[in-house]
Amino acid sequence: MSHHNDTITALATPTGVSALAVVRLSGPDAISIVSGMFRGKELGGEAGNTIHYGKLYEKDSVLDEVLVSLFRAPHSYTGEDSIEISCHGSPLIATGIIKALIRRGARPAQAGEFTRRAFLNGKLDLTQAEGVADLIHAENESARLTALNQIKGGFSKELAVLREQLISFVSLIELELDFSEEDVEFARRDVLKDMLRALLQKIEPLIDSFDRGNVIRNGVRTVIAGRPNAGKSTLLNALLNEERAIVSEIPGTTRDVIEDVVHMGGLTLRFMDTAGLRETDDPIEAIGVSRTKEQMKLASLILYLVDASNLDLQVVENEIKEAKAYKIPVLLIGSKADQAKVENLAWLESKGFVCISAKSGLNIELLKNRVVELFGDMTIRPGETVVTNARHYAGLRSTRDALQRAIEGLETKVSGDLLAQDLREALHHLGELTGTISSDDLLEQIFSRFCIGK
Ligand SMILES: Nc1nc2c(ncn2[C@@H]2O[C@H](COP(=O)(O)OP(=O)(O)OP(=O)(O)O)[C@@H](O)[C@H]2O)c(=O)[nH]1
Ligand SMILES: [Mg+2]
Repeated sequence: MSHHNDTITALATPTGVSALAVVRLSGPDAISIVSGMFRGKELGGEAGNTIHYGKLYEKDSVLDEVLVSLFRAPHSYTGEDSIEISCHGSPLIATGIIKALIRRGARPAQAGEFTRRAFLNGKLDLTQAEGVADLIHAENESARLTALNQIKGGFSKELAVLREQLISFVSLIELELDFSEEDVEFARRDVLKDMLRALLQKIEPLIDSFDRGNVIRNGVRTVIAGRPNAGKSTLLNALLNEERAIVSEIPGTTRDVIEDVVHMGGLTLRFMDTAGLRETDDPIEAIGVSRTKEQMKLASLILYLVDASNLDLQVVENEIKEAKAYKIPVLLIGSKADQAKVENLAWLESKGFVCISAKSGLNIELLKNRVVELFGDMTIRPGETVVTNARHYAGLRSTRDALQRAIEGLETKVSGDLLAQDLREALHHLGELTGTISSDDLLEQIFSRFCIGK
């Protein structure tokens, strides 16, 4: 049953000139509003899941020749009566239609409001709704597949099973509490412990999948770092095949972080060119250097560059140590191989460096392959559940922590009260994930990520 008594409308396709545009409408008056301006047939009597050809009129002038798709509650995306008007893709026509719909009582939709209604009407749970947003923004095939799996409810199903098992235990413990004077144990502690351990075993892989999920969804954050003039910006440009960053022989050219995305081997790589690392009195350069260090901490991979044509072995040894201190995978790179001495290249290679020339293109393909290999096979099997969403990751971790507390409690034989409290907390976190338990703030946060019309 719908919770809403107003009817919302928005353009569901991008603004701009196109062959067609789709205007969407959802709510109790959706059909009657459109019916009042449609000539061709009487829409009010038509069945759901049907398409109708006709003309839309505003007073006596034709707005456009359109196809109207008609959906009846609850068999629509939102679960409400809904209409999709396919019109010609001129911004003037689409806004003209939207204005006319608003004059007849519809209201402009907010970002994500259609999907929010779908959630509130029970058509989707929260993780599925979030999957819709992810699907729209998916940048690669794996991201598309995980989002699709989420919409189909793969993740929700796994969570639902966990929740049901927990609920049955919490209810047994609560029952015990009701009979506390009689000192009975309905929930056998050893069985409970096994069950909680089994739950943990299901949650842990989901939590662990997030590193991979994060890479699938957001790409590998790859920071290009090194001393000034090492050739970082030249490398970025070579990787992107585009003159993206300024290159000059003056050390300290790059100040801001310059970011761009490359897709290779099914992987999205987010390359970040940074200010060269050095002590400096220049306050602006110093800000740049501190940004570099920030980015190195957040990275999934550091490409650390050393100028092979101008090599000081002692300095390089120190640089390797500094780069490895970030505890993030580092690929060591000797740059400007075209101008380097052969013995220097040999020394670098003995230390595990890949020697490249961004200028001539030498070993750039090899470098790309190394990066792809490092992150392994990111393609996912259809139906496989990978956690890609930071909110889900946080929720699963909180669930795990509460479960671990409950297990410890069982080992130290705490009272049923305390046990029930930890179990209820675990349940609460699981419920928040699927939206069984949700607050307006949470919904606001989630649905504001959508675009208007979705
Ligand atoms: N011969 C040769 N020169 C290169 C190569 N890569 C970069 N250079 C030169 O080295 C100088 C510095 O290059 P940049 O890419 O600006 O170096 P950077 O590391 O970004 O420097 P900062 O932004 O100042 O930290 C420029 O004059 C480049 O043309 C290369 O592969 N071979
Ligand atoms: Mg630079």
